[in-house]
Amino acid sequence: MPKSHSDIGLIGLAVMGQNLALNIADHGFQISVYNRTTEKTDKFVAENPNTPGGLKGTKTLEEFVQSLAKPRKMVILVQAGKATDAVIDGLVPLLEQGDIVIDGGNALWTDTIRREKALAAKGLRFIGSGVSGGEEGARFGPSLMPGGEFAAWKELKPIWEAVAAKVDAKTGRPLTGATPGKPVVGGVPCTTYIGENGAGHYVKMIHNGIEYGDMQMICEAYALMKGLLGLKPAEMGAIFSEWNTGILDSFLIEITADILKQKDPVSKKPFVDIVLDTAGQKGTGKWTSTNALDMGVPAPTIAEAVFARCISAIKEERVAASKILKGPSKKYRGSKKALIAAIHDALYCSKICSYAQGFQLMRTAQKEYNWKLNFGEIAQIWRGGCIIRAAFLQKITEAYARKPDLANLLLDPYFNKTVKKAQENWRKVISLAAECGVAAPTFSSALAYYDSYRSARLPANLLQSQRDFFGAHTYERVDQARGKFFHIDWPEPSRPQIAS
Ligand code: NBP
Repeated sequence: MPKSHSDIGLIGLAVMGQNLALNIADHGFQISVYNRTTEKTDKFVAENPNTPGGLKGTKTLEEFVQSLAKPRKMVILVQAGKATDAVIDGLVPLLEQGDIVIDGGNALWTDTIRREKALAAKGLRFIGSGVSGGEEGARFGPSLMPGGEFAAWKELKPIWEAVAAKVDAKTGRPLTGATPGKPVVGGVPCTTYIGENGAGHYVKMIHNGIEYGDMQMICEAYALMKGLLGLKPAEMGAIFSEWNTGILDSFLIEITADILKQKDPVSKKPFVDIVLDTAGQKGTGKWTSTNALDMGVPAPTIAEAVFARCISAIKEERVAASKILKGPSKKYRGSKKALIAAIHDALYCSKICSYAQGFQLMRTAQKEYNWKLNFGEIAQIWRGGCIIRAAFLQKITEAYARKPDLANLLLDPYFNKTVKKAQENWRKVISLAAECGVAAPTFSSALAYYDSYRSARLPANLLQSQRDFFGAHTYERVDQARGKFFHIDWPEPSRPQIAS
């Protein structure tokens, strides 16, 4: 028997909206759905008549709003940006004090801050919740990163905890096996209150930036095995499968193994070999890198991952350049087994640096926006449901449990020891990549980050001298307290004589 009013509503029935709505209904919540194009709503409701909670299709925003139990809770899952604003503008006149609007799209966190403020001024509550895990995550358990008013989160919490991915309480491993109508029972939900206003969407953006890094690092491991050892995709697939049983155990390593073993159904060749080498992007990696530059936080590995996609996109230019620009002819002649082990270590060390950068960004942003982020919990809710889910995240949670105000992940004893042990291999791989002409931008930038971060003295003394020379930008002295600035009168730079 359908309830007179639904527990929650959802607007936007594209891939994410349909799957999240079914997930919510699978957990026994009655959900009202609305989509701008009504045919999609009708089709969706007709195709899913028997969900445990029940779907209620609505044809207008008015009907949608009136169908919800108060205080009303409604999730928006439409295209981020203007479409989200259009939906909010349509909803606001129909809502009452205390109603809760939840944006589950990939919103820019500053938009979320703006929207939360505007709605709060009207007595409405707004939650910006990152939803990670793509289509599959939305259907059977995403990682959910909600930010906004805490009291509003408490109202949403039972639904969000029910639909989120679950991990085993002891091992932290994702609980799998959900099927339509039969969600996973028990386990620790991959959601927690992140912080005020835009905190949830900010953390989701960092998640995506880290995801860019992880994906590119895996591609570099593949490029090195291919370029230095000449391995075939299926052999590499077996190596990635093996890596997935150790410290690199993660969703992205697992799917990489599957992709490398896949044959193209048309040509029967290895699938990866027939895919054009140009990667697309939707912008969250760029947002992360822009924000790093804006805040002055070094996140070079994440930025290199974005640039790697940019350089991949100029395919025709690269093909033309490949006919003109020559690299070294050196070939690797050492042990295959030793190099595979070294690439594994280089990947793990680079990954640690990339995550260190992501967490540094969140650490700085929380000061900028006055959030109180719990880094251990953030790592914990990324253990299931999302694209970067990995056994390694448990190590990050443990690091922040040891020291909640950890300045940098690299300083944690586990990560410090790991990098110390593996760095010889890491350096060997990068030297070989340079000598043999295989591009490894994220591996190399991660090592440069590590070497810079561990340097008590960088060559910036010379750089600041240059700034003082040409722009009187002043400098601080090693023999004086910080914050005291000096300038000297530099000689005129010597210029070449112009012949008369
Ligand atoms: P899309 O981002 O492709 O958006 C399509 C939906 O937006 C449709 O329901 C469409 O309605 C609606 N829409 C648009 Br476009 N303009 C509208 C407007 N002015 N007013 C009302 N509705 C409008 O859908 P998606 O890929 O399911 O993603 C939804 C959100 O989730 C996005 O913010 C996305 O960034 C985020 N996200 C996506 C993924 C993923 O893997 N796809 C993962 C994580 C987060 P229509 O049917 O009438 O055109």
